[in-house]
Amino acid sequence: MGGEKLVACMLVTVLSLTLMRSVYGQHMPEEPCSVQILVPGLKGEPGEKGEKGAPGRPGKVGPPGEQGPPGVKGQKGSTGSYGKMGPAGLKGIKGDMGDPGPKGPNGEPGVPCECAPLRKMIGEMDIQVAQLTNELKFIKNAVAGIKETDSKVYLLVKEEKRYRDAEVFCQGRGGHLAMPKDTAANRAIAGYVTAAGLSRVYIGINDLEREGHFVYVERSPMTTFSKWREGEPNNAYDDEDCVEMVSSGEWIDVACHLTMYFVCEFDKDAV
Ligand SMILES: [Ca+2]
Ligand SMILES: [Ca+2]
Repeated sequence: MGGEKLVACMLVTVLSLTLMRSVYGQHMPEEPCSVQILVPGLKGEPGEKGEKGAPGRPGKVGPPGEQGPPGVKGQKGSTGSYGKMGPAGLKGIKGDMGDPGPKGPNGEPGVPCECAPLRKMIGEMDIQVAQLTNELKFIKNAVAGIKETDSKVYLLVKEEKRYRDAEVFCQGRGGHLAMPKDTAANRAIAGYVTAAGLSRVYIGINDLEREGHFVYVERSPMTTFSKWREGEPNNAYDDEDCVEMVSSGEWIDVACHLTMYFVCEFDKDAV
């Protein structure tokens, strides 16, 4: 029922009641519209049970449950794939020597060489150079100052040598250590030594073969001439078999291993 119609019916009802009061006792006219009774009636009999309804919507998700008891251990799995290659290890010990390899082919024939004669020639030239060097030195000494008498030439060698080496040096040049056999010769040699500013030189006299028996180095016997200093020869320490001349011209027996300058003599005829 619409609201307007309800309002219309209520107005009709109010008007009808008013009319009934004024026209009480008279014939009641038919109601112009059905008036609904709004008061609830008595409770009815229970109806028959209805059919089962459709299933409802799914409910909310519940909270997580507690952890369950541990399960039984599973079986061992199959072997996995190979891992990454590791770093290089330390160097190993050197192995045994291998077997010798096969023999190589023969080389080409060499060029014939006259090396041996050449080497010999070079060696001889070296010796000649050494000899020439010595000769040059000798000549230089000779030019520096050489003394002579009527029959002898004397050379003062300013190289310190032992007695035997000094004699070898003089012999190498065709002479001997100086052998003063008279006053003139002794004075000439002594003057030479003094002029050179020397105090002592070897001369060619010794008693190497027989103690106390002095001879000239060329083995000729002593003559009546001698120039021993007073007290000499004394063979001191039983070790003096060679002779030196001091600047005064006197002779002294000394040890042969001493090294000192010396005087060589050469025959004028041989020079
Ligand atoms: Ca002696
Ligand atoms: Ca002495």
